Amino acid sequence: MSKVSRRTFLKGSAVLGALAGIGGTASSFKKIKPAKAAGKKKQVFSSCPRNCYDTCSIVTTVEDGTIKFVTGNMNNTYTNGRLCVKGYTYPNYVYSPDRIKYPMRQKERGSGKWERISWDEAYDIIAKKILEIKKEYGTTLPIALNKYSGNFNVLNNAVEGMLSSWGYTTRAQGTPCWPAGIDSQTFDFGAAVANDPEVMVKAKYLIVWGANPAWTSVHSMSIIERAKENGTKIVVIDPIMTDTASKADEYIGIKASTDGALALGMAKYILDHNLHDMEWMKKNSIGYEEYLNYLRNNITVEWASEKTGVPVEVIERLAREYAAAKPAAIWLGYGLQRHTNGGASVRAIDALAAMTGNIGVAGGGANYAQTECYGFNYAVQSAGTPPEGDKAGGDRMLNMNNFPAQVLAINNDPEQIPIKMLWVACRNPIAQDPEASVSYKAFESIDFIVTADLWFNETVKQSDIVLPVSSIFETWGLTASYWHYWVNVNEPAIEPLYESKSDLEIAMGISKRLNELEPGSCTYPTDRSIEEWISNELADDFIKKFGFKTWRDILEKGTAKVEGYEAAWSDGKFRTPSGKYEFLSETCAANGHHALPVYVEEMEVPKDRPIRLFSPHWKYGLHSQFQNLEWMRSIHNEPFVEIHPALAKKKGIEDGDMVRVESEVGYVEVKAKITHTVPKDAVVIYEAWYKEQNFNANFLLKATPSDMGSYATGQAGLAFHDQFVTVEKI
Ligand SMILES: Nc1nc2c(c(=O)[nH]1)N[C@H]1C(S)=C(S)[C@@H](COP(=O)(O)OP(=O)(O)OC[C@H]3O[C@@H](n4cnc5c(=O)[nH]c(N)nc54)[C@H](O)[C@@H]3O)O[C@H]1N2
Ligand SMILES: Nc1nc2c(c(=O)[nH]1)N[C@H]1C(S)=C(S)[C@@H](COP(=O)(O)OP(=O)(O)OC[C@H]3O[C@@H](n4cnc5c(=O)[nH]c(N)nc54)[C@H](O)[C@@H]3O)O[C@H]1N2
Ligand SMILES: [Mo]
Repeated sequence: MSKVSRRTFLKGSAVLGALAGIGGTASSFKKIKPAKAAGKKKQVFSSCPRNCYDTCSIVTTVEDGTIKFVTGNMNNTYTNGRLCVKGYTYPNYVYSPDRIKYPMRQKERGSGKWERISWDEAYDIIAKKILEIKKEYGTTLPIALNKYSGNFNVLNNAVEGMLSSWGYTTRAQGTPCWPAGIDSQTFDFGAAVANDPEVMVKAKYLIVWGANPAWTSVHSMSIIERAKENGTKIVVIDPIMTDTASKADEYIGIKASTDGALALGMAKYILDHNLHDMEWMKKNSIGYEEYLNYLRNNITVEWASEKTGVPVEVIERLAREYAAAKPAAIWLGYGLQRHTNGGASVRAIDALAAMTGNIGVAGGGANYAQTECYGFNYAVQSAGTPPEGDKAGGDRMLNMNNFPAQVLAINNDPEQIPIKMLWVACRNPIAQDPEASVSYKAFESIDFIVTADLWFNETVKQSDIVLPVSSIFETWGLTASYWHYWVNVNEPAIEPLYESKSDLEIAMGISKRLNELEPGSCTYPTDRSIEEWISNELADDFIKKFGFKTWRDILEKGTAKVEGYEAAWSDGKFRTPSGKYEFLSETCAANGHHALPVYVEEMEVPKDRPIRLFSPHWKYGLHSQFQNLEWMRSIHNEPFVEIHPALAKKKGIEDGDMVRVESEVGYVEVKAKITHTVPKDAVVIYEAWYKEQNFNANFLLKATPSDMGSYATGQAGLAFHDQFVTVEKI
């Protein structure tokens, strides 16, 4: 696989390769169309660009230049006219008094002593710093970028383009979301391509394995509920009894990080009872004999039961039901692979789906993710190319999942070109990365930090300059999902508030100032309107496949669907080296793993910190977004740790007590919430931002890598859920 096509699997980011397999036309629209600007009242199409499965198409109602109301776009059958609780808070988001309004400079980091400066001053300070660094080092490599998922609008890739237009720089590469599983599916199928989730209703049996769509993908949850009404049996496998589990027919409370054992145990039972699909395997796969032999020689259901804590009879029944139901679907969540053996678990589950012939079938599949709808030109990104003479010759890549430690290692090593300046956009690393204390140190080691954001988050607080960014309602955008098959357009609904600008405008503004100070020092174009930029983004063949004549046709419905993915891989053309599904993957072996989907031992629980900490995604926030808003805080505004009654009793903890949760790298003090929904040997603290409270689950997390990720995404993922703590009443 070439370096270029690997980038395909950076969520929401640049796809530089060709558009593969996009077909069909946008035929399934309902006839609802927002009335365009009619006097004082108008409706426009917006698009939620947050890092979320659901990537909703929104209809925004504006009256007298003010946003009054947002709702889901009925033209998009996935959004289906409804938004999640976060989406409905958008008017509160836009008009929140907390928004950053002007460019500002902080006297001393963390002091809160901000002084308002003009955009001209901000551009001037930044441009001079860039030129100074370039002069001193002969390269812009001392400038680092940390950008990820605050906004997946394709135009925000201007930030990457902007840095490239200064020269070669240091980049935070990779993704915390899904890397281990993406590698697994790349080894097995050649790429991650999920069935259209709207087709889940066709499943006779659905296993939701390590995902919590009731919170993280509410529109899929409504599809699951529809399937249930049609008679589909819904099984949820998760160590936590989630809201999704509470709505299922059956909940399997598995021991964390042992999912591979469950999948292999089920496969062994299926093989022993001749319920596997030999015909499918012979026709479509390689390495099946070796896989079946591995099951025969190494796996027993009793072993799987021992590992997973799931009774033998349950594993057997699950295996029987899954193999008998045709079609049977599996949804593999991202929580499942946030482990030191997470990639191996995903491979074992893929193999279970393949050996039962559930691949290439509508209502079946081993559904994890897809990047087939990222049919953009990435013009905003490729517009930036390093000017002549940068001596570095290439960018320096750091792992986004271990960024602070890698920054410190560089800055403590006199042999290396240090990191002097950091640009942060669409990212809140201090709050979202593990080892928050290392993040603070890494920030201290950098001379000059610029953050572009809407809110005074933890990262902004540790910056020298903050640039106010406009909200989605104040600019253009295009978004694609990594789960469903819709592409949405975002039209400006109102004028930018205060002095905010989009990241693309900022890229152009800095380029202009750089070239004024030193002609030729920056290649980023400055003479295009945002509308011109967006008109370059929908690739010609993409437009044709929608049946559009020009990109503007998408404005008609606000959204367009890429058809043809009811049953991913139904053509039997896998993108692996052999062109088949690879039970035995030489590529996987060449990357330091097992060729077969074997069981890889889970991380050992340390004796002195025997309690596992889970920190999954939170219902009322999206990472560090939304939870800070007034409306959201009125629902929930206090962190808590969930503890099983048995563990609480052992520790003398009662509901509402303050407890100290301590890990190898830090501690937090937080209120206890006693609940039966968590395992007896684990606690749960959801990752969320609490405004005005110095609280964050990530003070506790260690940057332990997951097993896979570097093949397809450039860098290994993070074992977010292999974290161990002690819990004591204060
Ligand atoms: N409301 C809301 N929605 C979101 C987000 C958000 O922050 N808030 N974030 C978005 C993003 S960026 C992402 S990446 C996705 C993630 O969405 P999901 O894929 O749903 O991921 P998580 O919530 O991290 O974890 C899902 C479940 O995995 C379980 N889990 C953990 N370890 C194991 C294990 O070993 N085995 C099994 N079987 N299960 C395990 C957890 O208990 C949790 O219930 O959601 C997106 N949607
Ligand atoms: N403990 C724990 N930590 C986790 C996880 C976990 O499961 N457990 N999950 C991880 C995962 S999967 C993810 S994806 C990461 C997410 O972490 P991040 O990628 O940092 O995502 P967000 O917090 O959603 O957004 C970051 C910032 O982008 C800003 N932003 C929004 N729109 C724009 C814009 O247009 N321009 C600019 N410049 N900024 C904008 C937001 O206001 C916000 O402050 O968190 C990770 N952290
Ligand atoms: Mo994520």
